[in-house]
This record gives sequence, structure tokens and C-alpha cells, in this order.
Amino acid sequence: MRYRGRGGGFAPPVLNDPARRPTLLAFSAAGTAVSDLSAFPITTRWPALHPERIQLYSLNTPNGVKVSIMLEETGLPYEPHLVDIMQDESHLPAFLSLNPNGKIPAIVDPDGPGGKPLGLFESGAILLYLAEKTGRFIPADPARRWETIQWVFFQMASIGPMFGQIGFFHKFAGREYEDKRPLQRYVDESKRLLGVLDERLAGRDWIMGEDYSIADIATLGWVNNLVTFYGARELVAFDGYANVAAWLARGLARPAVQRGLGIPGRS
Ligand SMILES: N[C@@H](CCC(=O)N[C@@H](CS)C(=O)NCC(=O)O)C(=O)O
Repeated sequence: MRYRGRGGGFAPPVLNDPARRPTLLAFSAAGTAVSDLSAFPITTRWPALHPERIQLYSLNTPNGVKVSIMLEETGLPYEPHLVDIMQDESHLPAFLSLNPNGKIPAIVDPDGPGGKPLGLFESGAILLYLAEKTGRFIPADPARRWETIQWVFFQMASIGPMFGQIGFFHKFAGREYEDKRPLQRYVDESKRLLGVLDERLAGRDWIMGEDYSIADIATLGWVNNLVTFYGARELVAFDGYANVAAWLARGLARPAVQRGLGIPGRS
């Protein structure tokens, strides 16, 4: 990787000098220029020390870790930035400039389609993008590819939102509510979803059978979070879903999953 100042002369990578960062242009291994990231206002709040790497703005929540696990699995070079959602940092103007929905995770890939930088939010879209970029963790066969995408959407549309409500009503502010019917509703629906996943995993190591894929990467963090951080193991009778429990153990045994679950962590 070579670096040039805007003037075009060769300059060593003085990456710790904030005044120089926005002027750095990176060159890909092929020698083609990759645009600098100064067009992305998010870099004013979370400066890029390595602008040639994928910039990850996130926290290690169940949605956040999907992307860090994927980045760890693929080995793509990336630079994680902690966005503290408990301090409302995802609603700062700099963050909203990348994701107007004010939620982590989001990325900027300096080497996006056509070699141009690409900003992206929504964890499912980011997983699909990284899978397409690397050709990994998504089958090449079109039918199996769509089947994988279907299970990614199952996570995005069902597992995430329903398990998230258990988080609210069982762990966070909603636990104080006297009326337990909302909690029960989400427990019942989450148990039903665990049943769907359990049936899918019968006789399969991974959601797509032998192929570990973005469907697993999307889902592992949510299931893990349900039974750890949310403390809902008994509440959803998790141990009754033997195939899901075995799949979770297989997933947690992957070093990239272990690393990804902690990125970006609070320092
Ligand atoms: N559908 C979104 C959901 C993202 C999401 O809900 N992120 C949460 C953390 S897990 C967040 O940023 N919450 C902060 C807030 O809403 O202020 C995705 O999958 O990327």
C-alpha cells in the first residue's frame, strides 16, 4: 500500500497526525487510487487511521456483531470504531450522515463498487454486500443463494425484532411493567421462532447444511444474546431446542465468532 498527499508527491504514512488524515489517498494493491474518506462526515467524529480499510461504526450488540463476525471470518482489513449507543452517539449528526435511521452497524468501504467508496447501513444489507464482495459465506449456486438470503431475511424480520422485544420486556425498562402480557406475547413468538430454527437445523450442522453462511452469521449473535445477556434461557425453555443449542455451540467454537462477539467492545 502506498500513500500520497494531495500534492501527488510520495509521503510516508504519518497516520497519527490528524491534520494529514483527510488528505491521504490510498492506492490499492493493483495501483489504482482509492478515494479518500473526507467526503464522509462520519470521519470527522470517528477519524480513519487506516482510510484504505473498511470502516466499521458499531458496538458489539446482536446486530453489530453480525458485521464484525463477517469481517473476522473473511479476513478483510477493517478499522472498528465504537459508537456508544447508550450515550446516544448513533444520533449525532456525524453518525446520521451515514445512517439517517440512527442505528449501528454501518460501514464505509473505501474500495466499493467501481473502486469508489460506499457507505452502507442495515446489517443484512452489509452481510450481503460483504458476501458478494468476497464471494464467501454465500453459495454460488443461484437456488441455494436465494435460500440463504431467505434465512438472512428470516433473521432480520423475525428473530431480531422478536428477541429484541424480549430484551426490552425482560431485561430493560419493560421489566418494570406490571402487565406481563406483552412479555408473554414475545416469549411465545420467540419460542415459535426457535422451533422453526430447530426444525431447520435437524440433520444440518448449519442453516444451509454443510455450508456455514451469512444466515448463520446473522443469527448466531441473536441466539447467543438471548440466552446470555438477556438472561432468557429458562424463559424461552432454550434447552428444549437441542438442534439450536448444538448449532450455537458449533458457532461459538469458531475463533472468528469469538473475536467478532467482542468487536467493537467498550474499552
Ligand atoms: N435493522 C437494523 C437494526 C439495528 C439496531 O437496532 N441497532 C441497535 C443496536 S442492536 C441500535 O443502534 N440502537 C440504538 C438506537 O436505536 O438508538 C440492522 O439490522 O442494522
